[in-house]
Amino acid sequence: MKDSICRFTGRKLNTILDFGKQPLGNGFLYPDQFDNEYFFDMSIGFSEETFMLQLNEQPAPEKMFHEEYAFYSSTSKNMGLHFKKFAEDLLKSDYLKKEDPFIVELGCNDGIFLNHVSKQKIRHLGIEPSVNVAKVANERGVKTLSDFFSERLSKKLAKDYGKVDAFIAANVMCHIPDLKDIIKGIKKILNKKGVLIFEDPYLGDVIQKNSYDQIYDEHVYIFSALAVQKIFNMFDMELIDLQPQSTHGGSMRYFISHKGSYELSNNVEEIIKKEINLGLNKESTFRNFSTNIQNSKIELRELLKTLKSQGKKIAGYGATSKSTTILNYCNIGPDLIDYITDTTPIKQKKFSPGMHIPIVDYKYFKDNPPDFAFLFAWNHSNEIMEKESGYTNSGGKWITHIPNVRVI
Ligand code: DWN
Ligand code: SAH
Repeated sequence: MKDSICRFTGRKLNTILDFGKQPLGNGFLYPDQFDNEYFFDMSIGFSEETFMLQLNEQPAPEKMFHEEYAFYSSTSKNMGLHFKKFAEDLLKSDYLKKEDPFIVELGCNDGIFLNHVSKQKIRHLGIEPSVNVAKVANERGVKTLSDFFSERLSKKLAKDYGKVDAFIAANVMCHIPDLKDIIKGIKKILNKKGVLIFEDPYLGDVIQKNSYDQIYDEHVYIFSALAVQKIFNMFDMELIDLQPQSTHGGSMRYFISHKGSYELSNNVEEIIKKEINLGLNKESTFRNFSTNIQNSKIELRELLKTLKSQGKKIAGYGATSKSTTILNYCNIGPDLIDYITDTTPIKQKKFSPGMHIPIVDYKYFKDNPPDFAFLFAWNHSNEIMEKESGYTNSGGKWITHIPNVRVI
């Protein structure tokens, strides 16, 4: 197994698990593209110095985020509600109690969060490299620049727009390999009393739920408070508050400011204590995680093979990026899963990355209900179970691998 270098210390990273060759998580494709499909070696490493779980290798950002990015944030109703509440909480917070505040969001996607800011006529700017989703944001009245955020871009923004009061990044910071550069960029244009608020899938939940499918090309890091505190301290910035979130199967919202600008909330010490009890600072915890992932793979293949041998029809529900890891790591193709249904038009009529399972629209699922639906979008299970009570009540069964492989 290939070891790599920690992106923060420059020292060797111990490899925890090798997932083998993986395609792009959102690389949905047509049959005439199968022969030239892109794959990379996906493995994860852990650093006991920075507490950072990270991908050893990752495709270039431009390969993943471009003019045909397949993920549109507004495909989930509940995520829409989550971001509405997030915006409302921010707008009434002390961080913005000043005249003419300026809010910048990294990876604003289709404007799911910033549309609530723009409606209030508050100064804002979205930075979104994926041109197709940035276009939707702009059409919605969200001022969006299509570019990758970096220290270089931050210098230009400071000149063009002035300093920032609130930097927001939801499910974005964990996508950016050169975090050092991003932190330097944020530090440069954040006002003295400004705040960076970001949220990402939380390492504590990933370990406890064995949700290894949060690991794919786009997710270079899975953060903990321990890791976030450590890396921001390196730049004289400070973790001042933490708020656990239920989104994406368990996330953490991190609040960061310039050092000494705010008092630390008690949550910081409490959550860090919990993380140490959970062993998020120790490589041995990730060795156990690796064993659990390998066992989950064996159980999942057994379950699907048994059901198929009984002639059952199995469909995937939600062509998530996460499902790309499950399907390719567990070697699950169209022999085991007949089709995957997804409401996103850009994914439909294409095939899943690597394993080439057909992606169909929602009507196809309604017209051809399977005996079993594998809940690939398990992070939206409340929303989906509500919507699919008809399928469930008429005898349709669900498969999940979270926290362990089973039929619901
Ligand atoms: O971090 C990331 C998160 C925020 O979004 C990105 N790197 C990429 C993406 O990850 P994902 O693809 O795993 O996200 P979701 O939100 O789990 O994707 C859900 C998928 O399921 C979407 O393609 C929409 C689809 N869906 C559906 O077909 N019916 C979703 C719902 C709620 C539904 O009812
Ligand atoms: N914030 C949205 C989108 C998350 S998907 C949500 O929570 O639903 C990750 C997004 O980050 C993608 O839209 C991608 O284009 C964007 N992104 C990736 N690298 C980036 C960078 N360097 N700067 C800004 N955005 C970036």
